[in-house]
Amino acid sequence: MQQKPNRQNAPTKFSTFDPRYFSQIVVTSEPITNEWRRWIADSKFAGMEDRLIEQQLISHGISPSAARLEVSSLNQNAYFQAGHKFVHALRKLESHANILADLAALSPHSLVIDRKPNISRTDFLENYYVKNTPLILTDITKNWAALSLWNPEYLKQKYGQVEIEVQSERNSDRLYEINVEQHRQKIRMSDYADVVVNGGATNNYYMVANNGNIEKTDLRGLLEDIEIFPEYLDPQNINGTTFFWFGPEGTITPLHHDPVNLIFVQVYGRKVWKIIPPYYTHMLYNYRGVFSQVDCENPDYQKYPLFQKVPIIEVILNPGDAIFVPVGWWHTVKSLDISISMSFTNFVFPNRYEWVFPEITDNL
Ligand SMILES: O=C(O)CCC(=O)C(=O)O
Repeated sequence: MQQKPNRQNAPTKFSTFDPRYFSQIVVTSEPITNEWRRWIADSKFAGMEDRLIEQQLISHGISPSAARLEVSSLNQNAYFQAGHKFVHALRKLESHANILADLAALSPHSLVIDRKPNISRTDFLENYYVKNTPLILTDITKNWAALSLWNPEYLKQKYGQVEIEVQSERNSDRLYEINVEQHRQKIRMSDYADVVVNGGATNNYYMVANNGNIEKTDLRGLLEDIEIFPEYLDPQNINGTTFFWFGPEGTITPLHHDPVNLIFVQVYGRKVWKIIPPYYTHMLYNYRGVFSQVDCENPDYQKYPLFQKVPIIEVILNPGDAIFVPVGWWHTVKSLDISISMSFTNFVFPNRYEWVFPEITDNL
């Protein structure tokens, strides 16, 4: 935005009693650029009073008459009127979401995630999947040999020669999860395991679900060490639905929601999950795809003031813990140790949804 003050060139040639005095006045002010027009429309859509919008414009060097004309004429603008209709429909949805949040705040239990052993398919479907409610499944990994086998040394010994793909150079790009294609790197498992063990805490490299190592490489053999819970998941359907995660202490998966339901299992090391219900979506500055603009580790409340009102459910997953993350629930995940995890989206229930993802690039 422009910061220059208004400049008025007062005429000197004629006295103020001379009728030609006023025709000589040249008022120079900052122009109203398209950037300003977008800001004016954004502010009006957000409910800011015309008076305050005009004040802002004037304080940035735009002449009072130009500011008044621009703001008042917007209400008659057909494009603005059309946009206004959509904004009102959106505001209605937001008020509904706010009511759900107010209701949830009435109970101390609403933001506590249940922990349950031995839950049947029907119980899981009726009380968690259908109700879009998260759950920690406490005994689901009891048959997993992986729990005692998997660690960096095991991966190195058994799969050291396998060429895998990891996400790298994450520290040099704030949007590493959006620019995912630019961060793919091939490496031998033995070299990667060494880097993970010796490199200390870092977010710079991480083998993530999106690297697709289970379906693309010989790491598929790892599936012999686990059981894909037949009560909820379909073990015959693993392509594109079964994911392997391996990285150092300090990896951060930024705040996002998944477009499907998933079960996430922590096998080695611990991870801290910060989880937010979907009825706070309109306070999470979701400008691109499934990602929030907010850095949950270090939120900028000046830039993202609504985020102050958002409650965060924090859960630490220890080895053997599994969490059901319902579609649309927001989460950010940080590893507290060197960590190995798996995740699954191959439910025996329908798990495909129609999403509309935003692509707002001018706010990034
Ligand atoms: O473990 C992680 O780093 C992220 C897991 C996650 O966000 C997911 O599976 O959606």
